[in-house]
Amino acid sequence: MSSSAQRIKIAVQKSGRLTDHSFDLLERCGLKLRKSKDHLFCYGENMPIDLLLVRDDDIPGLVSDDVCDLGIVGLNVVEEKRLARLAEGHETLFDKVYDLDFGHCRLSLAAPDDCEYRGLESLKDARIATSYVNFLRDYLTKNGISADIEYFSGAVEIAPKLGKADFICDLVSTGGTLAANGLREVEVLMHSEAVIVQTRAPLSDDKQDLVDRMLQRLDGVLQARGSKYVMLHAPRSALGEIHALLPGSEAPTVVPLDGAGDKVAVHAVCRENVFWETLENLKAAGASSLLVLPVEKMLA
Ligand code: PRT
Ligand code: ZN
Repeated sequence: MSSSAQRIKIAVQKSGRLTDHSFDLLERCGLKLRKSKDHLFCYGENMPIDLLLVRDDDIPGLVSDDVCDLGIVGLNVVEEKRLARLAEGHETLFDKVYDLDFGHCRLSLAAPDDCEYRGLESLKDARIATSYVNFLRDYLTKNGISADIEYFSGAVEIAPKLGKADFICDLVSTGGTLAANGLREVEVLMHSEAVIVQTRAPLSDDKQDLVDRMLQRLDGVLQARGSKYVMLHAPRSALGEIHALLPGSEAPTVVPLDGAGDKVAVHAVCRENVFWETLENLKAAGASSLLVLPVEKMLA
């Protein structure tokens, strides 16, 4: 096995909403993983890449301090930590390299159902409970609002009921938790999803090559995930219309069909989802024998 200095370390959430998706993504990139007995590490068995399993809040710091080369974490956590370090006079030393298209949520302000909300003015001198103190402070400052920010580390949504706050600022995905607590979303401060961040510390050539290879595979997995392979038959005269109907496709492959006169087979990679409506429109344009297949891997 290569020495630990030559191995890439990726910080991944140990146990939470991002964990399964993060493992799935890395395994799709071809990484075979074995967990350590204490469940703090995962060793790459077929590549010199190891995972450090930690709380998501620790990931930006581990990457910024160059303990890990890469990290997978929600943009909401990245931004909160970036602003916290900035407030202490430190720059963050990492760059966001990819949006990963999972862990989607919003950081929102919510008000009690019986509160008459009249826009940002209503927040003036109000008490707002949140664990996103730095992000909220930055947002309020940018909007010229002065309010009291109350730090809550968990269960923020119960703060108004306890009489501890007038509003809350927290993550929302379906909105079910807000509704169950008699709250409604009134402002969206940020749309978030999981992202991959890379340290700004210079890497050795070998490590940089490996990081580049991993990121290229990641790009392939993400592109494949949003793509479909479409196969159909069509009269050559309908090709213009059919190409225009195929969502996000570049140059389709057109192959003559043996003994079928003017008919050709068309194969195309569509970079978007292909809905039933699209298939119906393709059929109306003269296409037949339509097949839509998932794409597993892509390498440009
Ligand atoms: O232990 P550790 O510190 O690692 O985990 P954690 O408890 O801090 O984080 P975790 O696992 O709850 O979330 C990890 C990341 O998932 C977050 O930082 C976000 O980037 C992302 N994410 C996506 C969410 C949600 N969706 C989400 N819905 N994080 C939290 N929630 C909360 C929300 O605040 C609400 O309380 O889930 C609850 C249900 O949401 P609704 O709107 O669907 O009811
Ligand atoms: Zn956390």
